Amino acid sequence: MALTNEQIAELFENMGSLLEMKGDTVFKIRAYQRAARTIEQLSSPLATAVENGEDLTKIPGVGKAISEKIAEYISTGRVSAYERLVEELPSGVLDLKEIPGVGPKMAMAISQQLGISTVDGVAEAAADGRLATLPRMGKRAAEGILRHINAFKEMGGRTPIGEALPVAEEVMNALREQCPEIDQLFPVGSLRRWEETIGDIDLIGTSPNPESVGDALVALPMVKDVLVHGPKKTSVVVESGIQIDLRIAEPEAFGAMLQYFTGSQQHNIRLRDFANRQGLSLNEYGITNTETGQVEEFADEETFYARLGLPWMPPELRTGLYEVDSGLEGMLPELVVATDLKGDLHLHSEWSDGNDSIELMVEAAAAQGYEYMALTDHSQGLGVANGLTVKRLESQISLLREMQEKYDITILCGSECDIRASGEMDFPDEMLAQLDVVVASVHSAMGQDQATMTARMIKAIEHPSVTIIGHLTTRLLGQREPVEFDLEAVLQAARDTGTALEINASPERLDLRDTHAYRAREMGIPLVINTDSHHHTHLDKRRFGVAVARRAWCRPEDILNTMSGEEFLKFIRTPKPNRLNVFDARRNGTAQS
Ligand code: DGT
Ligand code: CA
Ligand code: CA
Ligand code: ZN
Repeated sequence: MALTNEQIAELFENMGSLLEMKGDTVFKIRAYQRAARTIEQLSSPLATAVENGEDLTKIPGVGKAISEKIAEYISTGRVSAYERLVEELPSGVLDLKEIPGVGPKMAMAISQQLGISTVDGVAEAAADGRLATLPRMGKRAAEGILRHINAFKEMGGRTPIGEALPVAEEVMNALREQCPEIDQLFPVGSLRRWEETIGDIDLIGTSPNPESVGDALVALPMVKDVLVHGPKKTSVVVESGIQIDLRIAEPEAFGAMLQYFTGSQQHNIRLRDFANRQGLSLNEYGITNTETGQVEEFADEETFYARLGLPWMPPELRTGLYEVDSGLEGMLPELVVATDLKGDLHLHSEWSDGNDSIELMVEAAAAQGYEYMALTDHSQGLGVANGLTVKRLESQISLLREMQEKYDITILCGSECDIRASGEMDFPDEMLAQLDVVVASVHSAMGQDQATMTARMIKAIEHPSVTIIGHLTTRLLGQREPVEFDLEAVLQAARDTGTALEINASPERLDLRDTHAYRAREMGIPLVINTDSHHHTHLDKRRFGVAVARRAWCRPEDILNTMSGEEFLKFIRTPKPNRLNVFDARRNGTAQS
């Protein structure tokens, strides 16, 4: 198996960390980190480039030393300089660095001063107080680290949807290529319901030649293990460690099979009870009349649900909570879809910590078919993200005004302004008042207690220039627990002031999460689906945010950035809290056009 660019990037990332632990020069550390980041973004495999004898030093950030290490890694599977470094440093120290909130220096301190070499050991030391005694640590930081470790454990081997979906798509594409005769092929299970984490990937298909599909699956290059290879079901594990279950159905019975394996289990149980009361029973092959024993088959889901006297239900709603009753009452919502979005209001450029030029980001937004976009680079307080000073923001604004002449898409001037620990904004009021869109976000002091954090968020929400609160809870899936705050009080403040809340679509965040967005929608808070893109290709990740909104039962009218450019400008130009009337009018279907 040839090495992937990700594997090569990971080696250089680790190399940088090891050098940092050793106390090497910043220059050298950065060189490896930069190389890692560049390699991750390359669109063609380095292994092929090396095979073709291409000159790797042409790649930005790759000099002679790094290009030699790439060649060594690809030809021998090892890098001797890296192995020497690993030898020199305490064992397990790289694992410790994987703990969110623990950098290379801290990993070294834990290893050398506490003699700990495992993640479990760190959790123990955090719980019994030893961790807090390290220099520059303290009680709150140690508690934070313990919560991050717990967040990781809670995932319990589940994969974030942002990783699972691309794997499923890659496998489905490869299967289609190998077996062009496949008729239908769909993800089912938690993936079709767009759950935020995925236990295993389930696929269902139909084919005139069912066995060939299972044979093709086990033969795919990314398959690492074969668990089951039978006539009805094939289960494999792919390289990334995710399990894939594939079932091939009879076309006449495809609807029942699709419905059954889409789940959720709770939805199926709710449906089964409902069917039983009509003298019917359900399984993956169809609907059985319990008296006569006669089985009816269904080629699609619509006819399956219709037989039970129910409308078809979007998979995102199939939780077993409210959807069956709502369906009976004819109250299922017409859910928002990606193409309803008319703008993205949270985008970064290379002016702060983004990867790309402003032009590239504007063109990417235009390519999504958007009418408007807001450029929201970080504010000054976020030094690590190269946040903008007042002066740089002012020159960015004049640049954007000039650039507007060249583009049809409306370019809004914005900022992702830090909410300081005190709840103050990171820019003076006069500066914020000049912006079209202010996304206010917490990026620091995340360990504050609930009362302090709640007051901090509400202070930001009440600021007249704050348009949107970005990634409210700051959680990172499987890496960082949400901050502690009073959700209901914060949502009420957002509603009272007409401050929008973001559904951050970045798949490592998904923040607001589905249940919070559900409550926010019920309360009539304007919701915004933003990608928080740091790269021009990231605007495509909106689909993950749309899924959260759909799981929150949002219609287009519940989402602020489905407004046309004209309506949205009217919204932001109406002062808070009266701008809420603009949103409410559209939401209640009483807007004048
Ligand atoms: P996961 O894989 O943990 O993310 O969640 P799911 O929902 O994909 O669960 P999975 O893969 O075990 O099974 C896929 C679907 O098959 C599930 O959503 C509902 C259906 N299913 C599986 N086992 C049962 C069962 O014992 N009873 C019922 N009613 N449905 C089941
Ligand atoms: Ca599954
Ligand atoms: Ca499964
Ligand atoms: Zn951001």
